[in-house]
Amino acid sequence: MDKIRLSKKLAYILRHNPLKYNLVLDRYGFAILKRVAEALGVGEEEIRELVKNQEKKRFEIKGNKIRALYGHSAHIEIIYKPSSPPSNLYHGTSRKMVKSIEKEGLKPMQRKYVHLSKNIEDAISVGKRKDPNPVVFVIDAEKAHKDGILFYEAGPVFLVDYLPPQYIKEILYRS
Ligand code: HQG
Repeated sequence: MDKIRLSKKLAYILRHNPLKYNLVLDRYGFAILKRVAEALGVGEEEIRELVKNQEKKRFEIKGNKIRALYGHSAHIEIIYKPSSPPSNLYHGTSRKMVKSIEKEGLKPMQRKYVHLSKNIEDAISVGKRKDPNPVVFVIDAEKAHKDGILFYEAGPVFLVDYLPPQYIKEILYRS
């Protein structure tokens, strides 16, 4: 199967809808790799190759199990261990969202968590999915963490349940 298609299918199953393929996730989000391969009609090796070579670390294989590291739907419960964030984190999004985010903070919307990037470049790519000229929110992660907000590191991103607006340090617009 074409790599992009396989990656999208894996993301769909492991982040959003395992039941559609009669699969279940354990509480850490893992499914049995063999079952996932069978469900998609591909070889286990093909999935292992994709995960080994992924540019953005979306999936993780441990032994005979595979999981999506982030991006899960709101109805999927996953246990992460909290970790300390760097002083700043970034969130790229569409210009249209700015007012609402300034007022309400960052909400997880359809997903389980708010996703924060580790650098501005990543945040710009995330934002570009929504807007050719995205904005980047600079987040005072250090202060939020000190104030008791839990951060979870998941592959290339940090996750939080919700980020109140007082932790927005700055909004960067591209000129
Ligand atoms: C916005 C992809 C209005 C938020 C990406 C975002 C990422 C608000 C949208 C990962 C809001 C949700 C996640 C508020 C948040 N008012 N809008 N109060 N609070 N929003 O797609 O972070 O390539 O669910 O700004 O690259 O864009 O699939 O989240 O625009 O890493 O691996 O609500 O998914 O990864 O959008 O993306 P999303 P996201 P993959």
